[in-house]
Amino acid sequence: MKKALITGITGQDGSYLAEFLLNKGYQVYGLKRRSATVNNENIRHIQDKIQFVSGDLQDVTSLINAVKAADPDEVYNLAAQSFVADSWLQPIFTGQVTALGVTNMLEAVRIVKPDAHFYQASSSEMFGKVLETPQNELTPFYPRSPYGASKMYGHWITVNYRESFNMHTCSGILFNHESPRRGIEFVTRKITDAVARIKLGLQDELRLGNLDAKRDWGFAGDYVKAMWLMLQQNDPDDYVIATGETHTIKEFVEIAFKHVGLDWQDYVVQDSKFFRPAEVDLLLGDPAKAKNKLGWQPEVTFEQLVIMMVESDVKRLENTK
Ligand code: NAP
Ligand code: F7E
Repeated sequence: MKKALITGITGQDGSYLAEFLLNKGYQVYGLKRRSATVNNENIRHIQDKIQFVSGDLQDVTSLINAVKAADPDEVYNLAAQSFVADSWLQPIFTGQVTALGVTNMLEAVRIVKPDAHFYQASSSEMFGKVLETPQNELTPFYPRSPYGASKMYGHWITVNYRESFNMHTCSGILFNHESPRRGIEFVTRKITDAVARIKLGLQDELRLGNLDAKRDWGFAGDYVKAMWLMLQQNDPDDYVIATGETHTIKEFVEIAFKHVGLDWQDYVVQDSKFFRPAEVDLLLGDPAKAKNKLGWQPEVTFEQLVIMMVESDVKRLENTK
């Protein structure tokens, strides 16, 4: 039986990846931070099947112990301070976790289990103020936030461990991917949660920032399969994972409100509080390499994704009402 260690197991991607690996017959270990309150919402349905190991990306001792406990064939480093807006409010913490935390994890693997295959969760935010469109594996980086800069460090240190120590380390440059398990502060989930609340009479407006930014949005369930495929290859490499389509925030809003029979213009208010010190205006990925080498392609369309998220929030709120 293959064994995998996932950091960030409680997050959106950690939960989908754990499900995916359990279905493949893996024994799944999840690194979990101690928390004063229970934070198991995304993994409650599978928590009995996961072996949890206590640890934090900032504490290399805990990571060494986690790798010893799991003795993994594959390590998926998904943990991060992942919210771009907060990375300006907590720039040092973001650097410690999202940048240096990657080296901590790589060191733990190098010391304890150097032949384990390693996946690093890199991000399209590294392209930032984009230098070419669409963006591919060779597009130069130009990060626009402490988060983007931290991910760029994490990306290059992963490449360096591959080239310095001959480790099987892969970096997945994933464009935005969403789901009903997306954190509530990210724009897609904020929109679908608000649409459901407005529809059910629980809220009367939705305050948003920049509606013109464009994102290449896919479904998280499709994207975790790409992570796994990278670690099954003989040669470690880096891959862009994206849909190859881009849409504005406004388009997302329009489809979400329309699905419940409402006109977004009656409810959406622009609020400067949600504008960022520096914006990433346009992301559009070219997933050709992943398609050709991994045989990967996304299955859920943009419209299906929006509707899946709206319907899930409506159902959830109806049940709690
Ligand atoms: P998420 O929902 O925010 O989950 C982040 C996870 O990291 C949570 O399990 C969190 O644990 C954990 N974590 C945070 N700080 C930690 C620390 N110091 N030590 C240990 N664990 C820590 O993120 P996601 O959307 O699933 O994304 C997964 C990864 O992919 C992240 O690295 C993100 O930056 C990257 N990424 C995401 C996207 C996207 O569109 N979703 C795109 C590209 C890259 P708690 O529950 O304890 O907070
Ligand atoms: O913002 C605009 C905002 O916070 C998307 C993370 O998973 O994907 C994610 O980063 C866009 C931005 O995600 C609001 O200005 C407008 O242009 O949903 P987001 P993100 O910043 O793209 C990348 C690939 C990651 O790696 C990250 O970890 O939406 N926007 N109004 C807003 N954004 C938010 N959050 N809230 C608003 O009210």
